[in-house]
Amino acid sequence: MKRFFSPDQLAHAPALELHNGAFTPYAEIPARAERILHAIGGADTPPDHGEAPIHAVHDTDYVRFLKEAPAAWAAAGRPSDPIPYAFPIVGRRPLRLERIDALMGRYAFDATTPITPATWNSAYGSAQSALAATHAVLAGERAAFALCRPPGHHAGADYCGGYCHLNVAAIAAQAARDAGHARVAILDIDYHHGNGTQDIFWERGDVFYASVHADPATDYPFYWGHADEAGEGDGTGATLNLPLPHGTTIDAFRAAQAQALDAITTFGATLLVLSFGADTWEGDPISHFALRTPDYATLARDIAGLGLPTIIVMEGGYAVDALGANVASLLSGF
Ligand code: OKP
Ligand code: ZN
Repeated sequence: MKRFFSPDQLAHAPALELHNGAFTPYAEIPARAERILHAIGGADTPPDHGEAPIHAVHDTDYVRFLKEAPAAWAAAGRPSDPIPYAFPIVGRRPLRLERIDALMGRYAFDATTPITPATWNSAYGSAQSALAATHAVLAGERAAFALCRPPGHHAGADYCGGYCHLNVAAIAAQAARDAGHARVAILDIDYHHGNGTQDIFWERGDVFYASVHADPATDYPFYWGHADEAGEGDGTGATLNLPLPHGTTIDAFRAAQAQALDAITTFGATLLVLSFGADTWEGDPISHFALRTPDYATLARDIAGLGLPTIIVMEGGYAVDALGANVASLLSGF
């Protein structure tokens, strides 16, 4: 299987995150990608498809913010990584925001996602890896793997959060749409709900979003991913949320995934984007499911059974010592 990763993706390395009320070492570290690369025998550097496919998903002012925020933060004399602390929950009316502190909260939905001077290049590389995998599949590959890091599924059209800046799954899905696939499906099997992906396609009937994830009643991102969220407008019925409880093992996870696969078949997708997180693994330090390493091959075989050309993008997975084996297991199932 073709695999893509840009060395630029290693530079993004925030020191700390706000986790359960305290600053703790950032969990989404470059070593995650290094371990995966080692386990899968390396990857090709993606060609540059430019910014247009990123702008097809993300707002122009948000992309400008990602590039400019670190310098503005430094100019304000702040020694730390840029982290937002004030959020416009009362509404996003078109105020002229000037203070970097105001902008940080406008373009983020949480305080767990620093934007360092290296972030844009890494997120850009992550998006280019997803686009390279997309083009490989469009050119006839049965499946291709994008080692995306930073991940993407929490990022919306105009916001970052949850370690995510550019929504790589959405960028891949949109690129496939623009290349002529009329109906595209995204299956998200990361432990966390992909709120950004859901938001981006919420009112669209051409991209189906199905997610199997930890119940947001107990888990981040809390405000999205509940079972009754099914899309609106043209997108009514094109979102499927399957929340599961703490302790979930392969049988229940596989059954939920089967429900998602059935819905994708009924939808009539001709191409699949898989948002894959290995944070469903039993030893993940921030998650509470109990999948084992061989289970990922089982899940992958079920997904491959759809018979759809498939772009696999990496999302979460924080048990660094097990990450390589878990990703290798998933890829082996294809
Ligand atoms: C990213 B991905 C809980 C803090 C949650 C953010 C988790 C982001 C997960 N105390 N921190 O979906 O793997
Ligand atoms: Zn996750």
